[in-house]
Order: sequence, then structure tokens, then C-alpha cells
Amino acid sequence: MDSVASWGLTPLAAADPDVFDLIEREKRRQRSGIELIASENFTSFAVIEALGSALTNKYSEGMPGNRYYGGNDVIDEIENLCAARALAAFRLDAALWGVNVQPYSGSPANFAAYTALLSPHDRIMGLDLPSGGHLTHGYYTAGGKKISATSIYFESLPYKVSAADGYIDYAKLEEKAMDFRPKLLICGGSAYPRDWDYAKLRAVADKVGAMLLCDMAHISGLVAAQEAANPFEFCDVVTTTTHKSLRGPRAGMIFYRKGPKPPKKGQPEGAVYDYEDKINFAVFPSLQGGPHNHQIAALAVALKQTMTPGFKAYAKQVKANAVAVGNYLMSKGYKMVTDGTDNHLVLWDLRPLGLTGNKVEKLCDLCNITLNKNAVFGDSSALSPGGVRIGAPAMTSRGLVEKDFEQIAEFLHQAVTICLNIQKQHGKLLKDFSKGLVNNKDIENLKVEVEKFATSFDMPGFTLESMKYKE
Ligand code: DSN
Repeated sequence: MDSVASWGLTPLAAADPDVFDLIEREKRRQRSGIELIASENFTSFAVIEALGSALTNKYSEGMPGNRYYGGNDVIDEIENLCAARALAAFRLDAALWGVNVQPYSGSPANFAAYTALLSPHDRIMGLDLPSGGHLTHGYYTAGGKKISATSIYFESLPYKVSAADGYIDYAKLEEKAMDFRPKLLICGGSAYPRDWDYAKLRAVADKVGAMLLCDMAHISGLVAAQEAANPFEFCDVVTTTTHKSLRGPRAGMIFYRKGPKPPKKGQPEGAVYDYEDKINFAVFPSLQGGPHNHQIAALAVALKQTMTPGFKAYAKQVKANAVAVGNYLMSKGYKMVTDGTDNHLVLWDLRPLGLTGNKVEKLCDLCNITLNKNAVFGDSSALSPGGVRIGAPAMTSRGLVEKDFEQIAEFLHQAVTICLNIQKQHGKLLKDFSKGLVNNKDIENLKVEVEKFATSFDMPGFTLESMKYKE
């Protein structure tokens, strides 16, 4: 057997130069690019330190104080601390709300919530994916192919945004819900640039006897900072990832109401919410095994950070930056869905330009600008989305303010101009368009400008001195 010192204490660079090098290349990519994927962020050094800790070694199935294995005294303290901070970060009274911090990430959190609240084939309604919703809210294709497990195990009927203005059509939603009678109404999205009318959704849920669940993953940082409407005021259950605008590690949480239910006609006196046991049981043992304790500790660290004035200022700046990038692009005559944003993202409708999201995403990638193609409501082909989604959380974490996001918008304007030129010269088909991307001087020049710009900002999580590839 090798000595512990040799197999167990050798730093990564020596133990596995291949993986070390790949990590260093990814660090260089992150630092030298403009990151605009709306669901991504750059977390802190402290969070990364907790993620890379010895906590990954421990099994702890069960809940604090009631584990299947021994040796969990410290782990219990960590999970309790994380849960207490989660409630505090969202200003929740522990007598009225509980939280499970064990979900590995957002999709598992959602499926655990559905497993707890629903029986197979129960009906659900969420925002349609092409309207800016999320796969896990019940997506199936227009042809009826069930894509998400949520649509495989439950009966799902989506609601949509209005084709006229891109806002959620609450009147149609209500009409559909009255016919469909879902057991669970789901709100929250991944490409919806506006805030949610939770009071309205609650009224619809009550009218049809549904529970109301908000998946606030994209905006949880804004909710924590009170920079978005508060889903906790009206929802029964709130799920979230923790690595988006919340700026924590990759993980998930499920918040649930507990204690007495508000009095309602037809409800027995003294009725109480019964979500707690059901949700905890769904997370483990129904769906997951041992909690990822390194993630839970890292989440505790991130939640502490969200309660600082600095985080409040960050969330405000995220919104201001999203407005700045949208306004600049609109001043150039481009179309943003809903003509702007209330949150951390804008959705750019490229269809008036005769461009697709695929082409813009591809070209931006070559210039070190990372964003993603995104469906825009009314797209004729799901394979060829008509827009791109632009998010502000990650670059705001690097200290950028409005004027910097205007510069980013100028880069995007240049990227789209290059796209249009290539399309004119080479044709609209993606295979013809792709030929124009090769050895293209305009792309090379834009990439140089983007790198110069991006590397001029600080990078959270790791220092320049620690990087193998500084240039
Ligand atoms: N992949 C995330 C997003 O980009 O919105 C959601 O899970």
C-alpha cells in the first residue's frame, strides 16, 4: 500500500496534472470572458473553500438529531446552522416556515416537492418552457413528447405569456386553471424578464383548490435582498437553487409552510400544514441518499453573505445592470421581450433581424462572450430559438456597473453586426453561416477587445497570483 502522505496528501497539481490543468484552463476562461448566462454566477473564495473540504467524507442520511449513521454531531450543527440562516435570509418565522437544505440542486428539489405534494397523475400547471418557464415545471413538446419527469409522472398543462406583449397572460391562466383544475400551480421561470403577481396566482390557486409553489431559483438573490416581490407572502412551498443570483454553491432548498392554516370555508377548525414530514421524506429516503455536507456548509457560508448590506447593494446593481444592457440595445433599435426587465435578465428577440439564437450564441462564444440561445414566445421551431438570454448576475459579481454593461451591450451590437454580415455573404443555413466564422478577422478583433475588457475586472473565488494561465 502507498503511504498516506503519498496518495492522500499530494496536492492536485502533482497528483493529477491533467485535472489540475483543465481546472486552470477553466479559470482562465472564466476570467477572460464576459459571462452572461443568466443562471450562472461567480461564488466566493470562502464558499469554494467549504466546497473543497473534508465534509465530503461523511454520510448523514436522515435529519439533524435523527441520522442513520453515527459521527454526525458536527454535521448536525452545520445543517442546523444552514437551515437557520436560510430562514433568516428570507426573513421567515421558524414557527411558520421550515426548510430542507439537502436537495442536491434545483431539479431534484422540484421533483422532491412534487413527490411530497402530489400522487402520480395529479394535475400541475406551470409556465411553458418556450414562454420562459423551466423543464421541471411540466414541459412536453408541441407534438406531445414528454420531456421532463414532471410531465411523465404528472399530467401537465402549461400556461403561457401573451404573444402580444410577452407578459404572463393571467386572465388566460385563470381560464385554463378553471378548466384543468390543477392540484399544484407552479410559478417562477428561467427566461422571464418580469416580476410575478403572486397575489393573483394565490387567488387563482384558491379558486381552483390548488397548492401554490414558486420556484424562485433565478431570482432568489433578489428576493433575499428584497429587490423582487416576495413569493413567501402567498405561496405554500418555495423551491430554489442556490448558485444563481443567490451566489452560493451548486445546491437546492425547499421551503414549506408549517403551523396553523389560515381559516377557510369548508376546512376543519385547527387545521395545520402537513408539508414538513412529506417534504423531508421525499428528499430522503424517497429520492436522495446521503446529503452533500460540503454543499450544505458552503450554502451556510453563502447565506451569511446574503444577509450583509454588500449583498443588498449587489442585488440592486444586478437589476440596474440588466436595465442598462437592455436600454443600450434598444437604443440601437433592437427588440427586447417586454421592452425591458424587472429583474436580472433581458431576453433579446432576434427574429426581426432575421437571425437565430444559435448563430449569435455561436459567434459570441468565439469572441469569449458566453450567453445562451433561448426560445422566444411564438418561435416556429423549438430547434432554432429566435432569441438569446442575457443575464447580469455573474459580471455584477466582478464589480461591473451600468457603464460597463453599456460597453458589454456595444460588444453584443458588434457581434450581431458581424453575424448579419456573415449571413449576407454566406447564406442563412447554419452550415453555410459556419463557414464565415472560420478565420474571420472581425471575430478575432472583437475577441481581443472582449478579453482586454474582461481581464481588467477583479475575479471572485480565486486570485490571479494562484492561476497557472494568467494571460
Ligand atoms: N439551467 C438553468 C438555466 O439556465 O436557467 C435552469 O436550470
